[in-house]
Amino acid sequence: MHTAAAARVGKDSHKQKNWTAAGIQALFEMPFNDLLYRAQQVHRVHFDANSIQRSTLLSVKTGGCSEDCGYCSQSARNHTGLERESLLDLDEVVAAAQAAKEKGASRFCMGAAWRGPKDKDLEQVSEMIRAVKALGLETCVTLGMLKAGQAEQLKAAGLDYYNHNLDTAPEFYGNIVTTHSQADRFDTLHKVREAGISVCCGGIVGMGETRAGRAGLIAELANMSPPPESVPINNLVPVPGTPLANAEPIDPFEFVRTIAAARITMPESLVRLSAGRQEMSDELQALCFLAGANSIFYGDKLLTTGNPEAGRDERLFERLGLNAV
Ligand code: SAM
Ligand code: DTB
Ligand code: SF4
Repeated sequence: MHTAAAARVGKDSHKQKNWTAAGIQALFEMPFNDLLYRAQQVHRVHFDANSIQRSTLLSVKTGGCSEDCGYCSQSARNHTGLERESLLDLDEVVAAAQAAKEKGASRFCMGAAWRGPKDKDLEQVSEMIRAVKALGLETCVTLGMLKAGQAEQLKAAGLDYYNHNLDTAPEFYGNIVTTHSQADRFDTLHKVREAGISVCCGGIVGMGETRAGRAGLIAELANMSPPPESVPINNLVPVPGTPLANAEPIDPFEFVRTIAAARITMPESLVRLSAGRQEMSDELQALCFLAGANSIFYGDKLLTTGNPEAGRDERLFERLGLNAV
């Protein structure tokens, strides 16, 4: 083996642990203060403890999706009253990206409600990626499942990150989605990785899963080799008209524990405090940052639902002495 490759394998195998769901559940079961202390210790070895990365989202193609994801406002099977829209024009996307940059976002993420992109769609999204990249922003897209060759096409357009979530525990996935499987999700994640694009992959909590289920999701993420560079942890936004509209909200401390478990098991990843932030108090968000979250979605909209206004986030950063990076 080439020396550099040998060194890298050695380094990786030293760093990467094989986490079991049971081992991660044991983290969840620690006293809250001990868990947060451990998460802070890990966090401070790898990151500046007071720096938070900000990504802005834009839905470039909204609604009418063929898939049956039980949480999603954009599934054609859910009666959420959302209008199906066609792909946005390039100039609208560039204007939104420019505005996000001026507000201080470092990454711009474009989402499309597709099972996966058609080749013609991919050409138009590639144009968007080139234009957003030319503004000096990092680029991310989330377009659903990719076919052979599509990840390479996105890479050639300059794509930095592809978001594709595992969403929930493997044994629970079929309760939430039936039109594709978690194996399909892994297939796309492998294609993204092979093409040399950074991986953004996380999940949703508060969908009625058990604590063991949350630990199982974190184990799947942490055992990816390498783990995702970016790990969005979404708190379910219950959308009227979806099967999960009346899901029992998760205990906020359990949400914080999920963030801490992600931080401890994926020490070098950005852990993003994602959907559900608008419904959280400033104090709960502060606990999430203490547990190791170091990224947020920034701007008053996620894809179809609300997010805190930039001014509220700026005041929160000011009060906590956090720096945007
Ligand atoms: N269609 C693509 C896909 O499924 O990967 C991209 C868009 S999809 C809306 C992106 C992610 O948003 C989902 O994987 C899920 O994690 C998250 N999401 C969607 N609806 C949500 C909700 N109501 N609450 C929390 N997270 C949600
Ligand atoms: C992710 O994990 N969360 C973002 C992003 N990746 C694409 C999307 C959250 C969507 C929340 C519901 C909505 O606004 O439709
Ligand atoms: Fe929503 Fe994506 Fe599922 Fe379509 S594939 S229903 S956009 S989460």
